[in-house]
Amino acid sequence: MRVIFSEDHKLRNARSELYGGELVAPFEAPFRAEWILAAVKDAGFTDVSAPERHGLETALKVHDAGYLSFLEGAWEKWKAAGYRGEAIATSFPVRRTSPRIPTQIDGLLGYYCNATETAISPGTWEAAVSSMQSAVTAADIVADGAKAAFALCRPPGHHAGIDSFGGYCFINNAAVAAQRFLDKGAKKVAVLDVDFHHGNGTQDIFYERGDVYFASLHGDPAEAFPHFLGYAEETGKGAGEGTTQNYPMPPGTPFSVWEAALTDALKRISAFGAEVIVLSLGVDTFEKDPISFFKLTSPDYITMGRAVAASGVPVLVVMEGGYGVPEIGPNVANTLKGIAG
Ligand code: SP5
Ligand code: ZN
Repeated sequence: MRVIFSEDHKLRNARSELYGGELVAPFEAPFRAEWILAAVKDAGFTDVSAPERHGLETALKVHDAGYLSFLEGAWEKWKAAGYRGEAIATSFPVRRTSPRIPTQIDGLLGYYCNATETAISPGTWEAAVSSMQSAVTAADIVADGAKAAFALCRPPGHHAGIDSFGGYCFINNAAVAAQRFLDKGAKKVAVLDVDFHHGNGTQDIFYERGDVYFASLHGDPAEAFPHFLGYAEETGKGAGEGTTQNYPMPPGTPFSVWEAALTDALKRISAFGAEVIVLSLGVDTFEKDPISFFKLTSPDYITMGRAVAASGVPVLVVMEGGYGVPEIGPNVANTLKGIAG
């Protein structure tokens, strides 16, 4: 299985994450990609290449153009405002506010932000673009006939919505990849999101579309980030009616329970007629993840990979979350081993 990885991920190296009322070193940091790459190579996936330099044309089909241009210019605007720290949103358009888009950077940040733990830092845009390019390059490998490929994306993407960033995400790599498959001739694509956190950005992007099925297994939003989306009753709207499926699960969920949800999701993806699965892979479901509450163990990732591959359709693996512990590398490698068979 080919691995696509950009060294430019390092350009995303924020100093601060707002966590528990303090600015701490971000959980989503460059070491994650380095550990994952090393473990994947150790496991025998040594065919690693840099992405092709794709532009924003596919991203513009899943994100708002004003949002992407905000992201591109946000750091320069913040710097020009003379602030000393990183760009963190502080004020938000909540209920009963004006729909107008502000012009000044603090207003823009609040308008386009869905979670303030995520600071915009110098190089964030460049890293996010390189991450998106890895997803598109790997999608092309699968579209051209490979049974599987791995986009080692960093920063992650699944919390980035049509017009919002947060949850360590800026451009929704999995959504861009799904769109790329459609643009290359697929009629039906599935995004299967197994990150611990609900893929609120991906759901937002495809909620009213019938060409992409979205299924997500995650911590119950009543008890976990992203808090405001991911309930079982959210099943799509309009042309997308019936093409979203959520599996919220409680603290302490063991693999046996999680696996039953996976089986159901795969059955529905198959009934939908997906020609390819984009696997939004977070390994923050691991029992030792520092910010999550599921109880998966390292061998479970092999089982998961096998189950996804058993669907019989090609699989594009896109890296999402997984934090803190050295096991993130082996857990990703185990998933790939399960998929490769
Ligand atoms: C891609 C991805 O996995 N993003 C996750 C972003 C989560 N950010 C908010 C983290 C807040 C965690 N609170 C945990 C409380 C544990 N006591
Ligand atoms: Zn996550």
